[in-house]
Amino acid sequence: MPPIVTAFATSPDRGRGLARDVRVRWALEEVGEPYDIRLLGFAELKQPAHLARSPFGQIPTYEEDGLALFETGSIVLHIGQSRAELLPADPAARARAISWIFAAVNTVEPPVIELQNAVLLEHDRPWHGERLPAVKDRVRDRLEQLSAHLGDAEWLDGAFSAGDLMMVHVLLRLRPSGLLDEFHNLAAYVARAEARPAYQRAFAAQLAVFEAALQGNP
Ligand code: GTB
Repeated sequence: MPPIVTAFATSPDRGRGLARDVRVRWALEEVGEPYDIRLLGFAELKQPAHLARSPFGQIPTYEEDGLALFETGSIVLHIGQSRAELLPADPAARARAISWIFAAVNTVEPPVIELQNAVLLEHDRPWHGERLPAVKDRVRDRLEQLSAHLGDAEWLDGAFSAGDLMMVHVLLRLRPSGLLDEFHNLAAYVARAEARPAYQRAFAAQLAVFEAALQGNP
């Protein structure tokens, strides 16, 4: 039985590939493993059947042979650990690649989410204009550090790894802000990852779900 990944039946990003099921789809595409998708409506996320998979009632989740996982960092790590392509065999290089998975979700993603929340949820608050520059600067700080580490390298640590996959998907969420383009090596890094055939397949698959939903509900 192929693994089952949950995703939004109608993604609020309208198929732009920003919902986090893309991370799992992309990882599975990189390792060449077919998967099934279970699409969920918003109400279903908080119902017992899904809460049994995801205590926070979120997508994506991952089910494989009786194992049910939530949290994209852990799912992508699991996929990387059980197949050869996404984590290096050398133990030290593998440990460093895993550090980048954590860095993506724990160090870079929080200020990115804070910015998105500020723009989408707080734009009508009287203090929005005053707060926004500080929120952007917190993202810039992280991008500056990441950019300095990456330098002219193709990927964060040697060959493309699960760490790059996670980091790139976090960075993609910044594109509408224009901040990514302030760092040319990071913009090129993201573009390089997006050009990978596995990413293209993952992106196309999630877009097809959104387009099908549109046709069903014009
Ligand atoms: N830390 C968890 C992980 O990495 O797996 C976070 C999972 C998560 O936030 N999932 C979101 C969710 O299920 C969907 S991806 N939200 C419903 C809820 O919490 O009730 C987040 C997302 C949503 C929408 C856009 N967008 O429209 O651009 C982008 C990303």
